[in-house]
Formats: sequence, C-alpha cells, structure tokens
Amino acid sequence: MKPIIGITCDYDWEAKIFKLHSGYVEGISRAGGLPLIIPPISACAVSESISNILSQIQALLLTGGQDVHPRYFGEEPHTAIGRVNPQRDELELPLCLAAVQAGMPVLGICRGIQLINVALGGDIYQDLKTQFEGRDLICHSQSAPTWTEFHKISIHEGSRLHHILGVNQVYTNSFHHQAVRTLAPGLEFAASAADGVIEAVESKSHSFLVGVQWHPERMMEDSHMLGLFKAFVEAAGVQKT
Ligand SMILES: [Mn+2]
Repeated sequence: MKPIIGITCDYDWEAKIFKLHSGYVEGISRAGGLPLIIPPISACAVSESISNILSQIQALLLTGGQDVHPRYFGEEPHTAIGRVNPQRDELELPLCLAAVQAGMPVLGICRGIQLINVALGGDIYQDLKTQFEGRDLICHSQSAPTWTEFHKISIHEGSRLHHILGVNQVYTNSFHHQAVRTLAPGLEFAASAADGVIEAVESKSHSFLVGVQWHPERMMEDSHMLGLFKAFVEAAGVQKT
C-alpha cells in the first residue's frame, strides 16, 4: 500500500475554483506516494474535521500560495502585504499544528514553510524588500522559467536537509516576497540564501518536519528535489507501520 499524502490546495474566491499546480501531485506520485487533495472548507466545519482529515492520511504537504494573515502572529497588515486567503489560513493553520502534534510527517513549500512557522508560534517578514534587516537583499522573485535554478542556498551541515540532499550548496528557484523571521520553538534553521534569508527549517525531534522556501515541485528533473519528495514519502510509509 502506498502512503496517502494529503496535499493542501488553493481557492480562487473570485472564480470559485480550487487550484493546485500539478507538480505537487506528480512529485508525490513519482516519489511513491498516493496524493489526496484537501480543499479549504468553511470555517465552521474545520474544528470538527481536523482529526477526521488526519485519520485519512499518512503525511501532510502544505503547498505554496498567498500570504498568511499577519493576525496569526500578532501584527496588523503591512502596506506591502500581498493577497491573503482566509479560507486557507483557517484550515491549514490548525491542520498543520495537529499534524505536527500527532507526529505526522509534514513538508511545507513556500507558503508552507511560512505557515509551519506561524502555526508553531514563530513569525515571518510580511515583505522582505521593506522589512528585511540584514545583508543586501538578493532577488527572491525570479522572472526566469519556474523550473530553472535562480539563486544559491547554503545547507546547514548536520541538518536533516543536508542528509537528504547530500550537498552543502544547491541552486533553487525562488518566488517569494516573505520569509521566516523569528523561528518557532522547536524549529531550527536548515538553509539560507547569501543574504541571510532563511530558505529551509526543520525539527530534529520530529519524524519529518521540513519547510523549504523554494518550489521543488517545479524542479522534479533535479535529483536533489525528487530526493526531498522521496524522503518525505518514505517517512510517511514508515509512519504507517
Ligand atoms: Mn529565495
């Protein structure tokens, strides 16, 4: 039996359409998992549905999308905040927290790494260009094709991510104007860009809790990125037994 991997998806409230880039589904399939898409549901149904949803899956993949509402880390919206999606926040924040507390493997991608950090009590830059205080910011919003390498990241030696990817540095794509700021309790930094922006986080005390700021699902021809999906699905398979 293949492990079932729950995958969150986007909701276009104007067109009233649920959306998910096919790379997530293809990546999970190629890595040996069975993808199950979880759409945002109305808020009144969330609290009673979290345990029900988790009982159907062996791992949770939190996908990319709009900005997490800053209310969830105690801030008002900055002028440079992008689109927010209350329906996604209302499902994904408690779903993420419950999955982590249950010891379920969780992989967060782009919005997903930010959501993990907020769900566990950390915060994020609402907008890097106006709020980041560090070295000179590099470009994190590529206008090159989505599957192409854009900027380099350095991977923390001794991290789970380092063990999975097997390299100290790798090129990734980059499509984000936000990033993790203060790490949530229990999370450690696993990779950063040349400007110091956090590009990956993880937990050593958890079976598999990893967040990455780039989009590996668009780079599945890169063995490192497929390897990340395989490690995630493998952790989900171990979880089953
Ligand atoms: Mn980046």
